[in-house]
Amino acid sequence: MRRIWAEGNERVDRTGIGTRSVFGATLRFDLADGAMPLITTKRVYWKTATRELLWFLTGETNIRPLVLQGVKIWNEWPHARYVRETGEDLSLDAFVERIAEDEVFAQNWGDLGPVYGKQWVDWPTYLYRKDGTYEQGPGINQVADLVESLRTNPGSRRHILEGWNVAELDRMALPPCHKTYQFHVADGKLNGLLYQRSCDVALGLPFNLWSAALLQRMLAQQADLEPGEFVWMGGDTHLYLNHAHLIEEQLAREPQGHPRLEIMRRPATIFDYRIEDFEVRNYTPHGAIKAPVAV
Ligand code: UFP
Repeated sequence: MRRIWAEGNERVDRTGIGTRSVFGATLRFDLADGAMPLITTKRVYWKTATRELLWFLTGETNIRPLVLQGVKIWNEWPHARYVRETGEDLSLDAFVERIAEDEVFAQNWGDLGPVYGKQWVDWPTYLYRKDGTYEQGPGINQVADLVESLRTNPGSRRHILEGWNVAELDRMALPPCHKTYQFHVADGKLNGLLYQRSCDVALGLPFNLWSAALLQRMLAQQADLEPGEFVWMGGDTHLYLNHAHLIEEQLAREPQGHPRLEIMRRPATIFDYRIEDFEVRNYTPHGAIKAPVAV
């Protein structure tokens, strides 16, 4: 964060807010003994990020199940679309309330398109007929296949989970940021790597680090491996200019404590985890810092 803020290139971005950005960055974390990349210089709502990850694993792409759990992180995008397409001046709060109360409204306006959940567990396939027409084939569950390949072929160099379905990008509310995960088994440990094409370091990264490491922990548990190293790689790694107050405040704080994640139970499959299965110990962060998300 300090390096980006001091040395990043200032550039106009898609949102019009402006960022300082570096291209190509790496972070490495050892996940041994329950250690997690959970930021301590501000409070990170790890349960929110965990609920989002569990929602991805259900294959769901509608925000309604998140809204009903009080998770607000995806609300801005469907709201922006609603205002854009209807011209109605509905506030974000009122929009979200309608999503919660009105299932039909949520079906029409709460969907984000074929984002992570869809691609992770139901990547579309096509069956072509001789005359060149085609029909939808059975979806591919990349996550189930990944667990299977970790168990049966640990030495593989093809343990990949991919969100970047080129053919469907234009139907997604936001093309995947944490787009490619690769896993690697060595000495009974599961190493993981996330390539994130675009990263809002102030608001996005704390969530992305937690979620990726959590997914790695869950996969390790399911494949009877110890968690190893987690490597994060960023493409356009940036700070938004309107996050200055958050950045200055966080840079003035000292990291404190070493949070640990305990998984309380070993569910039958990777799809059976529940929020209650995760307990974080020794998390004594500095206070939360609010900042607006760029839509
Ligand atoms: N962003 C993240 N992490 C995420 C996510 C979004 O940092 O998990 F979904 C940020 C990155 C960028 C913006 O600031 O959201 C996406 O904009 P773009 O598609 O133009 O890169």
